[in-house]
Amino acid sequence: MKKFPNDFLWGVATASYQIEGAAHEDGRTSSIWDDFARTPGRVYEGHTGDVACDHYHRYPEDVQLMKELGVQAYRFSISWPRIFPEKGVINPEGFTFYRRLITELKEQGIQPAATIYHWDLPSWAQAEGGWTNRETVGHFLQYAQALFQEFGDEIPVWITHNEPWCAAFLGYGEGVHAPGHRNWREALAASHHLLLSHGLAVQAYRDMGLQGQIGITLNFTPTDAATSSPEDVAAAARWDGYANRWFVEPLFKGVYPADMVAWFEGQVGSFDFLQPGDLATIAVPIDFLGVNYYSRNVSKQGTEHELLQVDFQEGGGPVTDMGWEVHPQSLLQLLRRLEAEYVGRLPLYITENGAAYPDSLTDGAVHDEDRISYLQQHLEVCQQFVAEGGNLQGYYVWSFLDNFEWAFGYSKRFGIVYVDYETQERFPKDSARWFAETIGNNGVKVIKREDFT
Ligand code: PNW
Repeated sequence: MKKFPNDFLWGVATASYQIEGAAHEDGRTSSIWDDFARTPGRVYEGHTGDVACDHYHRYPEDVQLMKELGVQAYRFSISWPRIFPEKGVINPEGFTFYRRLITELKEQGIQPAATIYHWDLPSWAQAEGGWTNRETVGHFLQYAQALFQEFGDEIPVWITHNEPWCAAFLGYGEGVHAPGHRNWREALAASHHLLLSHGLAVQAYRDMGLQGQIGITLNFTPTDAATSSPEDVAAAARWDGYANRWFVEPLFKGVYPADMVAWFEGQVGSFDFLQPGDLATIAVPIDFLGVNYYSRNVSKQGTEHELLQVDFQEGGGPVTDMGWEVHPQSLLQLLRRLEAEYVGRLPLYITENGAAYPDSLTDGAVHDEDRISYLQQHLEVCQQFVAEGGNLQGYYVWSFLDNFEWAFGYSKRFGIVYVDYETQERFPKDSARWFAETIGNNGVKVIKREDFT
């Protein structure tokens, strides 16, 4: 078996709105996801995060289960409207839940890694335009500073934003995530303000003299051209610009990609939201890059995506319950590219990787061989990347628990732990046991179903 380095960090990941529930408790007000989920037709069968996995009340049991699986790090996110239920007003009870969670994690020897923003913008901020409004940047900074003040000494790893691509482009452009707008000018402004708020939060963290690590998590969708025709190659380059380069280039090179600026200006209009000094703020040095990887795209010129003038094609490999192609080789190429073109020797972490499958619970067991196979194949390329000298320092599975999968509600199960939403009982799937073995071995080995029974 090929081993990972001794200090390779093994973790699981979740996000506040997807698991916590307790939507109206201890002073929490609503977020854009509460509002979006309540808007008819937006989320599968009208599902909401009101109860979710009830993690808000069951966190001791959940942390205990992490411990049993041998998990070393837990990536969770903090709910902004618990901390700031109103503009400028801190709710001390909001801190209490996270303080208890952190204490529990520490008692079990699990390292907390906190995401500051995983999409649950307070409704009060959206009422003023949300991420399209530059003032939201200041509100985010105030929120981040409050967290650093409160938990700066307890939480050694901070992630400013989770997937600003989703927050900006799915939320304000494609309209499939909260707040559900379909306006590309708004989406571009939102992308810029998200990045700017990241830079300011990193500066604030440094100014406070804190000793932990701070970075950002981006989602990447490596893109292959459907054919070698110049049109399709250009279309794939546009999709790559939109899905990948739009965020990683300003962060590491201090500029937006010129081809995409030209394209967007042609399609959408000028960039009047960009102010002097913003790009330098965005490119402030960070301690690591978080990489979320699920799948690749195969693109060609077309009309399916109006802004980019791109069509999508099946890659041809097996797909998960999301319809996402299983393509581990693209993860390897992505990691190599990030190191070669953007981050150099900066530590990389896989902050999310995993798969949804239509699991079924029989006699308390879930035989999710497809998920094991997915995780195994992706960990193998991680191992290969490390073996060739890549600076990948850890891997978090998405997700610890089945949870509220955004617009898909509870219909998609990403967990390595099955959640019975009627009883809130947790059942570790075969993949959880496989992951526990992997952590124990500090290396990937193929485990067949018979090994569990
Ligand atoms: C990520 N896409 O979302 C999020 O960080 C998680 O909260 C989520 O549950 C997980 O991946 C699974 O979806 C994404 O359309 C949502 O490319 C959509 C896309 C990518 C990531």
